[in-house]
Amino acid sequence: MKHLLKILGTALSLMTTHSKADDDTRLWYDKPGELWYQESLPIGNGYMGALILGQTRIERIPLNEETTWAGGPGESPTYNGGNRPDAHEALAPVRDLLRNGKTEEAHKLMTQRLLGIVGKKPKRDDSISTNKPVVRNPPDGKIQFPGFGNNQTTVDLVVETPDTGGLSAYRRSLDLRQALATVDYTSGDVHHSRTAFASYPDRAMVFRFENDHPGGLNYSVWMETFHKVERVDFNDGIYTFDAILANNGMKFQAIARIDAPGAVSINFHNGRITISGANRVDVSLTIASNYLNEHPKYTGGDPKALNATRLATISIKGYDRLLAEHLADYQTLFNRVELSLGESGNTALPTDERLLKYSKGTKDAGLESLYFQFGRYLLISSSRNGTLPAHLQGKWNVEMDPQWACDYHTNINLQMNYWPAEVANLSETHGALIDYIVSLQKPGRQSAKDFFNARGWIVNTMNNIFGYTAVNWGDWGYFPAGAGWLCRHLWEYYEFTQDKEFLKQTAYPVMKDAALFWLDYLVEDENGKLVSMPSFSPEHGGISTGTSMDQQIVQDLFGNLLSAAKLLGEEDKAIKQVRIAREKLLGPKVGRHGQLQEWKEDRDDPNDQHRHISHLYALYPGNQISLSQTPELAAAARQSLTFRGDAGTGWSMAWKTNFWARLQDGEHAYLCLKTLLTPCSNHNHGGMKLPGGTYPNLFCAHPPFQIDGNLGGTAGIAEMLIQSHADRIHLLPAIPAAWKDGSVKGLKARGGFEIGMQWADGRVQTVSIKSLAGNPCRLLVSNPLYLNQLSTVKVPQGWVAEFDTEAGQTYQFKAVP
Ligand code: FUC
Repeated sequence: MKHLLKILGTALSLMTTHSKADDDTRLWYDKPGELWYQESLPIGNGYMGALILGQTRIERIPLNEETTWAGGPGESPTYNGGNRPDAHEALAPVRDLLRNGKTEEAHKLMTQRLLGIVGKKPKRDDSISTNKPVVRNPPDGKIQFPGFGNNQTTVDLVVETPDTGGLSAYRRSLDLRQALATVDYTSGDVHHSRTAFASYPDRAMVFRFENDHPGGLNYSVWMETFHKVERVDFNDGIYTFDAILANNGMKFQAIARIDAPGAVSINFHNGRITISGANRVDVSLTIASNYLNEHPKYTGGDPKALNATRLATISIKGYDRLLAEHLADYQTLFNRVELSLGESGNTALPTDERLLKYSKGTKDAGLESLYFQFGRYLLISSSRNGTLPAHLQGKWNVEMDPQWACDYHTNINLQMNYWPAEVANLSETHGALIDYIVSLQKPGRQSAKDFFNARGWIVNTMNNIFGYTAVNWGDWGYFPAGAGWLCRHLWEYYEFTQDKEFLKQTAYPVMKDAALFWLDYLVEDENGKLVSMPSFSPEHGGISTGTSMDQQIVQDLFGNLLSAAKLLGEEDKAIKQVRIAREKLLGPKVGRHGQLQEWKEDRDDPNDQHRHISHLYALYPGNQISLSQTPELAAAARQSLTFRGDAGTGWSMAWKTNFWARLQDGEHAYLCLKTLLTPCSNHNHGGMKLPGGTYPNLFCAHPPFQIDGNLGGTAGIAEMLIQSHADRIHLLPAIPAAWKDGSVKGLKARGGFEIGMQWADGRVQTVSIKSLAGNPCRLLVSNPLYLNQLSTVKVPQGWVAEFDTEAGQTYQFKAVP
């Protein structure tokens, strides 16, 4: 137990701890990119993503509008989210087989009867390799997950610019402070420059192409798609492109305003616009489809009407105003957090070379903070209020049949995307996930009923934008705990924002409904403990009873629900039952190797380095295991983690960074982060056991590109600097020697606090805590501090200072000299 000191705080004005690191908020390259996922610059406005290679003659920009998905009711009139109305009849027999130790038979029956409706996968090489070229559209036109669908690239914007001679002075960059991509080069004696940005307020993607050639140059502009083109038109400067998804008949329209002031002529022929004698071409576009996230039809939008309104605004505003409003919107979010982790190295080098040098041992704390800010940039660019959540590739899928359908995987990936949302002060990006969670409740209830004859709602491993909540593909698709895990995000949103209205109106009903499922699904084991049955430890299996991840997720869900009920003054029969059930849950177990058991049975293999580390859910993102409150379980978690090793696929290394941070082992967390930053352009990985890393454009390599690793890595860095899961704010809980001096501004802590601090030699020097909700603040003091500069109260190391706060006030502390 830590000592507790109560102090009544006095508000002071904010003294900002500020770090200036502009070089560390920019990615740049001295040559055009060639590979979409490895080398392009991503921009996005939440609704749409675009990748920019910066090629000089033909710039092909794949645009992904988030709703263009194959699958859903349009694919088949019998589509029902994968549900099988009679599946639940197999539940009791599967359980009986498990109780009688007939695991193989149980597995067989489960995969025959307890899985949802899926199509037949086409036979194709779907091995994983970093260097495998991206096949944008498979020659057979088939998709890997028929009956489920996938995210599909929407249209390419193509702009052709003539070569005007040899290439020199090439520079391509992405400025994270402005969310602006630029390309500059000289061709012959003509200077070419381009800018691209994505505006969330205007739902627009804006591209400018310029040259300084006297008399201008000729440009061609057009769009292409892999979908069925219905109409391409150009009238009064407006290019209209209507198309349909062959798979499900979804309609979409891309519409662009083309401005080429001073052009000698603008013509339209065969779907292409040719512009002659122009020094500048601006393309401002938007895309919409007829998708609607409304169960059960998921259609009904009017893309043409939506586009007409949006284009009207785009036209009135023009480039400069679109840019100004984009900056105002974006910077409100991005500028909240500043981070400096020490000396930057190699800022004079292009980012790909900088990454290579770093991997060879050159210290570059600037690259680490760049990685952190890049994660924040990616989240802002792929997830905003009103959009769908960021999927496996954020919003940057360029393929028609992407790996794993580029879907929402809820056994780690989707959740990891949102780990930085609160701590890195981007609550607004969480909204997309929260809306999505709410939208799963209705279809998820049907799945709970059909598969398990249970109340409440579920979602399993794979889900899509058409309410596919059924148990799915193979045994690894069996994961009804996906819903409980998602509910952690509702609770976290509340914990950080303290928004009680949200808790009452949105979070509580959905959490409670998820808990109802478990009240029905849990069964008593031979010792009278409540267990999940059957259960399947994510992608590791096999079918069993009471796997640790299920147990921990349920314990977490029940605990958070009970806390919510208490805060809201809610009490009824279900809440009483949850309280009792929580006490009876089978809890975490320590096995013969000193490890935290992944299964109810003590059968973990110390040599197993599987990428999923599901049994440590309670350490992170959960909080039932912590060094301060459950030291023995924390030691067992440490043992499990040691067995699993430090390498792995991209997201796995990001998860390990967070785990080690929670274990307050800064050096080990740092090691995992550095491993995550291993350059990944030259590897050729045959399977998923080999390590992932980071591509030259800093996208995370699972491989292939998966954004979860970027966002999990960002969360990991924050977790090394500040933790607030154990009922108090802990500053620098896992600071490695490499980051001995640094500063941060704007990270958030549970309870509604915004934290700035500066540290030297690994010790906190100044702290400022802004109270957002007026809650009492509990601060664990890792080195002696003067609490509140005006007073001379010294707080010794290891003490918890508790002080009252007023909403809107900032409190400052200073180290004892
Ligand atoms: C799970 C993981 C894989 C991959 C996929 C998208 O299946 O086990 O590693 O991340 O999701």
